[in-house]
Amino acid sequence: MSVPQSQSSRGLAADVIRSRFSAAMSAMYRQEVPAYGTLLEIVHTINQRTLSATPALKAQLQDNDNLSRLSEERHGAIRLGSATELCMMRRIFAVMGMHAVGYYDLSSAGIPVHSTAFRPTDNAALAKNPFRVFTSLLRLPLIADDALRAQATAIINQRQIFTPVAVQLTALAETQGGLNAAQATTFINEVLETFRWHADANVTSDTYNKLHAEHRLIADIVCFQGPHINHLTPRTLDIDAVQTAMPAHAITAKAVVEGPPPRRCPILLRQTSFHALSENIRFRDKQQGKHTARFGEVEQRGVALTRKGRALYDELLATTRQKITPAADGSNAAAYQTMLQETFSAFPDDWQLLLTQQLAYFFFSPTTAANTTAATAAANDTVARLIEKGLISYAPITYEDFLPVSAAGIFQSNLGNHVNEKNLHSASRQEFETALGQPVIDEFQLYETMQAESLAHCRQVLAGNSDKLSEK
Ligand code: OOG
Ligand code: NI
Repeated sequence: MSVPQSQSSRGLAADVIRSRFSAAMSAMYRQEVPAYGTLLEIVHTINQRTLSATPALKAQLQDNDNLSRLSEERHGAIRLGSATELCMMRRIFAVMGMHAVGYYDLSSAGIPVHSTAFRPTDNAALAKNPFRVFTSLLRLPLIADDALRAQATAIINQRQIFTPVAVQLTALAETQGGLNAAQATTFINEVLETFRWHADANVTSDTYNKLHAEHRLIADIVCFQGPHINHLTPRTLDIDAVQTAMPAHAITAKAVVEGPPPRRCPILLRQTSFHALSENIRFRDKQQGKHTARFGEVEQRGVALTRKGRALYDELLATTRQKITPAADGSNAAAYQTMLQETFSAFPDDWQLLLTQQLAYFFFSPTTAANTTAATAAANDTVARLIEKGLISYAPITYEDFLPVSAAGIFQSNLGNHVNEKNLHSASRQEFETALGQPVIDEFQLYETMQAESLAHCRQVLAGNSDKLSEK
């Protein structure tokens, strides 16, 4: 296939390319994994039911979200084998307006990868389409056996997970500053190939078994032609209802919902998934086999926490898990849920407290009263005073990132729960950034800036009245 040449300088917005890409991926994945289609139906039904039952929520979402896109995918995940693959993936995602935010070291959970999330970073882009991809890089040096490590490295280095046209169009987008509509269509189709499932492994059954014995995840990353998308995750308004509904639809849900307990004021991120399917594969030596990698997940997002809020979250989660570690078979799920709820009673569950104790980030907007000249004198007041005087209002800033303990739980439940519990030495963020070819963006800084900019805007509106006054 040839690369469509640019006829005009008018490019298609990165946000549009991202939206089309996530829609194309969703269509492909629904076809590949029928249980995922069922999950989407469950999510859609529960979201509609929740909206009908809570008109206030519906009104609030109508203002801020596109209701027709409510149950769409919010994220997916892939696992890469090398620095070269990660670096190229970064350039491809950049064409879709997605940038590496955050660093997740999963070694403490015995998982031999470290990760980031490629996602849109500014408000406007997030509002158009917040689709993100949780992207992990295999830590090959953790394979202790020299021969096996060398073999895995050679297999990874020999494969090419991107189509030549995808690579060419990415370079073109970089030099011309975007893609036109025809180029974008080709780009999306070509990039989709990287995420496609391959039932034909690119190794013999013997190699697969050796790598699988080392770690199931290593087999998943090394033994295939590409980093098949391993799950997609729509947004739900009631994750507990989805968790309960899955078994009723003959879908095996993971034991517990990851993240904070249900709250009046939702914080961070809650996630659950269904167990990965066992799928037929064929090896190079024509042997048949089974591989479990692909699953479905749902997410429900709450407010982004400040460093202080996050420290409290981490502490309360650790306390809970010291008392009860959720068992893979779900046998202590109810007790874990109760303990989580109890422990998190120490986390303020009130918007005003979350704001005044600086536990969470908020988006400030001027009220209509801010436009009166009487408001001028208040331009430099504290946030608390401005709120008290009714000059500004505040709304939670949504958490757009991931949580390492939750991610580990999602990984583990989909690796069959009998992962070799090795004590892996910590990964290095610097090593990851070297592979990426760029530092990852600090997520706290992004939220901090959003909040600060919204406040600066409020003050400008208030101060604007003083210009009007002095003009008189
Ligand atoms: C990624 C698991 C982590 C999440 O939502 O926390 C994740 C994987 O299984 O590759 O997607
Ligand atoms: Ni996920």
